[in-house]
Amino acid sequence: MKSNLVILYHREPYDEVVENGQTRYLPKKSPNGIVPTLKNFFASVKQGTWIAWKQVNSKQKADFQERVTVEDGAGYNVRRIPLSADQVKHFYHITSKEAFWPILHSFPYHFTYESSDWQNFHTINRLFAEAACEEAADDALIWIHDYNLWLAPYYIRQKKPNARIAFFHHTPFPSVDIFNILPWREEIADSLLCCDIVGFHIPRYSENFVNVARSLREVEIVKREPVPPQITPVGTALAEPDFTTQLRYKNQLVNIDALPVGTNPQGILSVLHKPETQKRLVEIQQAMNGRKLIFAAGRVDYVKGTREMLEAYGRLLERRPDLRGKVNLMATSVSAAAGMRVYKTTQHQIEQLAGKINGQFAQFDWVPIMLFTQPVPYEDLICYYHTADVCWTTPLRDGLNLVAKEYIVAKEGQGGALVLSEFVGAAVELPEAILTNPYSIDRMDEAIDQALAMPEKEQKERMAKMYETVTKYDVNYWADHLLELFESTNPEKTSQQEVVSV
Ligand code: GDG
Repeated sequence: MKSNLVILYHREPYDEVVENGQTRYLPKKSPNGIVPTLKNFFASVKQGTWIAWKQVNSKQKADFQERVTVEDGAGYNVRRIPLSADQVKHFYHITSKEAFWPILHSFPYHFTYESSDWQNFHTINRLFAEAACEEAADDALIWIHDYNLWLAPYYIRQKKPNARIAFFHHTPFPSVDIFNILPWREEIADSLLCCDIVGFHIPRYSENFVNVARSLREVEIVKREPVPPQITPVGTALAEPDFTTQLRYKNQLVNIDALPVGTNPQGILSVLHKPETQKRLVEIQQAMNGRKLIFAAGRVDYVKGTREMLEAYGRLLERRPDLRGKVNLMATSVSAAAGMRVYKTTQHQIEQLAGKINGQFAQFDWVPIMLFTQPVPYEDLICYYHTADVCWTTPLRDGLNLVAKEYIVAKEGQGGALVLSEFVGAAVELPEAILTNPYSIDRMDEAIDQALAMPEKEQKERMAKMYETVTKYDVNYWADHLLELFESTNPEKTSQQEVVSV
C-alpha cells in the first residue's frame, strides 16, 4: 500500500539489537534532536513511511530486509536503503560532517573539500529519491529532512513532476557569503528550488537561503511578511523583522516557511510524573545535599560550545571560592554516532579540560564536574533537568536547541534559570532566558553570575513566560502548521487563491 506521508531522514528511528537470535528495534539511546521530533509527527499520521539507510556488508545484502514495521505507538514502515560501510563513511562521516556541517554552522575554516565525495553524495540522494517515489501515493507529502539529502528534491522532481515536496532544515542556514564557499552551491540551490515548501527554524535562516537563491539564480520574490508574533523581530543576534515567504523560480512556486520545531511537553511531563521518576528525584535531591546543580546536555560537537562553557565554569570557580563545594556542573557530551573522526579532537579536549578543572578544585567530598560521555537514560535526563537550578546551553551555533525547551518543560514553570546562547534558533523565541554570547569571556561570566544570583521571584516570572511559549508552540503546533501549509499548496486550492505580489 502506498503512503500518504513519506519522510526522508537519513538515520533509522531505532537501535537494532539482536537478543537471543531475535532482532529487536529499541528506542534510540544516542542523543539526537530530530528522531524524536519526527516520531512525534508520525503519531498523527495513518499511513506513513520513513526512508533511512542501513549499513550492510556483502553477506547481509543477499537477504536484506528492505521494510521494517515499527510498533512504537504509531504504525509506520521504515524503508531501508542498504549502503556499504564505505558509502556511509563518505556520505555521512566525511562529506556531510567535514564539508557541509562546518559551512552550515559558520565555521568555514573547518571546511574540507579534498576528502568529499560528491558523486557518492549524488548516488545516495538518488537512491533515497527513487525509494520515496516508489513508496508515495499520488497525493502524498514527501518530506525531506536536513542537508544530508539536499539533492533528493531534484531527483524526485525528475521522476514525479507533480509530486508535492517539502524540505526542512534542522541546522542553521548560513549567510550567503559562507554558503557560497561550497563548490556545489548551484546544484544544491537548484534542488531546493524544486520544492513546494522549504522550511527553516527561524526567519534569519530562511532569509539567508533567499539571499543564496538570489545570488545564484534569477528568482522572483513573490511575497514578504512580518515575522510571526512569537519570534523576536529586532534587538538580538538572530532577529529579523520580516522575511520572504514565497518566491518563484522558473515554473516552481516555492513557499518559504520559518517555524521553530517544538518539543513534546506531554511526553516529558508524563515521564516526570511517573512514581519511579518521583522516587529517583528524591534520591538525586538527597545526593545533591543542598548544593546547586548546573546542567548542560548535548552531543559532542565543536559547534555546541562545550569547551567554552567548561572554561567559563573554571573561571567561575577561580573567582568565586565561596562556590567551591556548593555547586556542581553536570554535563553530557555524548557521540551521536560511532567512528566520526571529526569529533575525536573535540571529545578529547572536553575530557581533558573537565579533568583539569576537577583536578584543580576537587575536595575529598566534592568533585566540581560530573561528565557523562555515554548516553544518560532518558528518565534520568528528565530528572536532572527538573532538579537543575541552572540549565547552561551556550552553543557557538545551533539550528534550534531542543535542550533549552526540554529544561523549561521539565521545570514546569516553577523557577530555575536558563542561560542560552544568542546564536541558537530558540533564542528568538525565548527572550526571557539569560541570553549570552559564547564568543565573549565577559558575557559568559556575567551570564552564569546572573543565573546563580537570580532571585526566586524573578526565576518564576521568567520561567512562567517561557513555559507558556514552549507548551503552546510544541511539536504538535509545528506539525499542524506544516500540514496546513502543505494543504494550501494543493494545486486545486491554490489556483482559487489570490497570490499577493510585491
Ligand atoms: C539537530 C540540530 C535542532 C542529549 N544528551 C542526552 C540526550 N540528549 C538529547 C537532548 C535533546 C537532543 O539530545 C539534542 O537535541 P538538540 O536540539 O540540542 O541538538 P541536535 O541533536 O544537534 O539536533 C538542533 C534539532 O536538530 C531539532 O531540529 O534543535 O539545532 O543540530 O533532545 O535531550 N538524550 C539522552 N541521553 C543523553 O545523554 N537520552
